[in-house]
Amino acid sequence: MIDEQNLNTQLRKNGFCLVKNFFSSDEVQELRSLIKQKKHKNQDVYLSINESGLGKILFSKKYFDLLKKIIGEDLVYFKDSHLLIDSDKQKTGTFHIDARNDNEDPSKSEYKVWRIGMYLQDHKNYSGGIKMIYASHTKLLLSSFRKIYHILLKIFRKNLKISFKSFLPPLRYFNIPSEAGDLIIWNGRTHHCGRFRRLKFLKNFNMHPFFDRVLPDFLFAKENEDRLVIFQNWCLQDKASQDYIDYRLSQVEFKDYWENNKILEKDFPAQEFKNANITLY
Ligand SMILES: O=C(O)CCC(=O)C(=O)O
Ligand SMILES: [Fe+2]
Repeated sequence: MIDEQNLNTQLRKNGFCLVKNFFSSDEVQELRSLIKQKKHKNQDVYLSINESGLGKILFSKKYFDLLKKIIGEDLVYFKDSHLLIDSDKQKTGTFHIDARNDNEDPSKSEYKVWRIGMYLQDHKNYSGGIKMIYASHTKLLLSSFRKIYHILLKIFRKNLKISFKSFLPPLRYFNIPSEAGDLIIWNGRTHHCGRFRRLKFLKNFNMHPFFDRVLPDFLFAKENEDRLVIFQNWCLQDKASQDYIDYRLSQVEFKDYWENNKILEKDFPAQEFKNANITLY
């Protein structure tokens, strides 16, 4: 049984949560096929689901109810999702946040935009999953001089008041031990980094990604299969969410994506969202 109330609490407290065993193994296979078949399409994932008939679990009542209980009732979907395949070549990423145009103190307000990652293979025993820092959604990300400079600019230019607490660096790293069938939800402000490497011996030892990148390969478990992931953005009605949507819509490199969504609007399964009382943007 999935304890949504507890996951909701974890999401607010830690900035992320891991939902175990949400998809059956047949559903996992279907989602993997969906990704392989539609990976090249530059369009919202629901359009690809509709075209292929694969992955309908993602517009089921079961899925929407889960999101409402964990994220919140007045959900908004702004057709922002994509399919990812990559093979075992790239290095571990760097810590970043997904939030944009965010002008609030992270320790004083909740950012109402979340991202979901469905990593469709084993990252409990293997490398390639996502690394988070516990409770980092309440802190500023100060990982480079450039980031510090931009935060200082905001403080002075926009007269932002930021409490001292928000400057204290969060340090508890966590390689999320997700397996096929699980899904991960994180807040837009949570500090995270893609593609951790899992140590072979101290399997559950979590390091700063710098060490994942520089330590020799033989210390780490490999990735098990090609890395297949479905990402979605969701939000609750809020001024900061609207600012995030505006930012996404204005990104030059996504121009074709938004245009394709618009052209195919009549094929979007809007009724399912309506039935679940989800606002579509
Ligand atoms: O590749 C990954 O696992 C990380 C992706 C990521 O940071 C994101 O989707 O926001
Ligand atoms: Fe990210």
